[in-house]
Amino acid sequence: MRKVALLGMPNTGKSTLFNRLTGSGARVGNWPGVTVELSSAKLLLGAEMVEVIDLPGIYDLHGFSEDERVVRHFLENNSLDLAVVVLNAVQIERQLALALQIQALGLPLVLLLNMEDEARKLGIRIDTEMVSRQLAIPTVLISAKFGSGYQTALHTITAALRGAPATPSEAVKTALIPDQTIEAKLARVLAAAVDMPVTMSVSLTDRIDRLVLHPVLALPLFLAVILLLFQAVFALGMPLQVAMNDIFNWLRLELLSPLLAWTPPFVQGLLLDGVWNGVATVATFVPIIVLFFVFMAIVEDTGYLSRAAFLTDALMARLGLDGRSFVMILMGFGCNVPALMGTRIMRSRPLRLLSMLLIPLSLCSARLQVFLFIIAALFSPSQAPYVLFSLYLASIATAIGTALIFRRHFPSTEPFVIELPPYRLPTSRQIVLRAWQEVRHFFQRATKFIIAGVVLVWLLTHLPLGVAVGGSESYAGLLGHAFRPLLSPLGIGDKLAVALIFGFVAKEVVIGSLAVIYATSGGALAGHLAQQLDWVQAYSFMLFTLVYTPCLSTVATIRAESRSLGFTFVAVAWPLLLAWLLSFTFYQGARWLGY
Ligand SMILES: Nc1nc2c(ncn2[C@@H]2O[C@H](COP(=O)(O)OP(=O)(O)OP(=O)(O)O)[C@@H](O)[C@H]2O)c(=O)[nH]1
Ligand SMILES: [Mg+2]
Repeated sequence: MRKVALLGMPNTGKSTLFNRLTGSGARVGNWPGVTVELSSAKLLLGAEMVEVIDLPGIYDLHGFSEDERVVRHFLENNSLDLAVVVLNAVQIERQLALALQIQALGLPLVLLLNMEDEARKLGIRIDTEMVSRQLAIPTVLISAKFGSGYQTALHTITAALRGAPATPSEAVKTALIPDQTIEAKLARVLAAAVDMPVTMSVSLTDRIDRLVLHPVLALPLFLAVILLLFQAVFALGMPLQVAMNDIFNWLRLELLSPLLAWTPPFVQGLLLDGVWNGVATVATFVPIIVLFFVFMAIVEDTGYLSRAAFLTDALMARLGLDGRSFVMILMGFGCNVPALMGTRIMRSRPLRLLSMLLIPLSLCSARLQVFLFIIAALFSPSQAPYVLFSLYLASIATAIGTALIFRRHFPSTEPFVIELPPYRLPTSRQIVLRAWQEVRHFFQRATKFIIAGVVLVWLLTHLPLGVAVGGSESYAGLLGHAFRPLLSPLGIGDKLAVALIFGFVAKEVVIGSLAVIYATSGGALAGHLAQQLDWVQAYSFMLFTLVYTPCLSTVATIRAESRSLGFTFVAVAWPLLLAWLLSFTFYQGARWLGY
């Protein structure tokens, strides 16, 4: 199958175009460096099926960062039939050079000047015919987001592919190209074909930035935005969760129980009390988590993250980090895995490693589910927001503490330059796509980890045959007992210990297994927990869950991204130690104070 790759600088809309072309759900965001790995999909162009590849953005062909290396490695090891260069029409003066560099590699090329809508609003006029003639590259002005020029682009790509040699150009050597020739050509084309207004009007972006980057107001504003976001998520999500809970209970009672009535009790127990209770308890949180991600996606797409990076850069520098680390830690509040991969945009390895050490401490959405559940069970509705907030503070405090302790071992002096993209709003289509991706992600995790986790816990609580379920004789009881010397000083009992052990697989498994261990789900489980634990034990358990070893996917990602077993070991062992110390201090301190 012939191959078409999308190439261009970061944040120019390659993934947006990729999604439009192939109907995929590649992640899109207004932040340079959203795509850090290649993804590909098939597309019917004319009468031919081709493979389209979305690549990370590159500033030039000789970049050193990990995501730029991904592109170079791809170009050097694959034969391409066509390169579609996507550039931001508003920045054509800065970005056209990359197209010429790619042209010099000898690849057949199509040039797409994206963000036609923004260029038009700014009064930038580009004579695409002229660009096309002068460079001998078919050129189209498009808007990948809103669709203008898209059909023309499609035809142009199809035609270029038809005209391309039947055998693809060999994998290219991305050797250095003399820059003078490119520069002279560039100046000629720009002068002939591009008409930039002499003074750009003060745009909305500038006006918003005057407030958002205000020396005094900026930080309070940032906190207010985050707070508002959480308020919105919970205000909308909580009723949905209650509804989900009712639906699952009803399904079990009216549908599953009668359906399984003929099976032996052991099978019934496994399927209903094990798989169903475990997975359903976790699944009730899906609406909240999806909402959470949708709101995060909106924030991400507005371009506010780049401002957050800019604002916090000086502060982060004191911790041996920079503004990008801050943004990745923030993304880690969604899910640690993409945040870890996002560090590829950093060139300095020490900086990258230090950031990777901190990201797993971010209170990710899976942990959020555990906390929401336990907080709802043990604290009053008026206390709940503060308890949750304190856990977020703990998450940030542990990250800061870790940075202070480890920064000496990861010295780095990479200069940090961030480009502030204009503010943008995602289209409803982009939002729906993102929400769908998160739902899919949940199902993947459910089928991969959560079901396996809860089934295992169920078996451990029920075997060997004949023992009291979950009692001290069962395997679960024995396992919990084995960990007692370590965990009872933290106020964590045997049953919770079992949940923690399997929570290592995926943190959602913690509540899933609690449902299995206590053989109840939803509200009944909450009631049960409230009887078994006091708030000090519950909080100590949550602190431990927050900090202890990251989940399996996170550990695998750390291993793959750091390519170092030693570092992976530190990244697993340090949080474990920290979690123990924190919970120990909290639990013993609170008991000593008489709580
Ligand atoms: N106004 C406007 N915005 C666009 C257009 N195309 C993409 N965007 C926005 O530009 C931002 C970047 O889009 P992406 O598709 O993530 O860009 P990318 O080139 O894949 O970026 P990297 O993966 O970081 O290299 C997002 O906020 C998009 O919604 C367009 O035609 N017009
Ligand atoms: Mg992208």
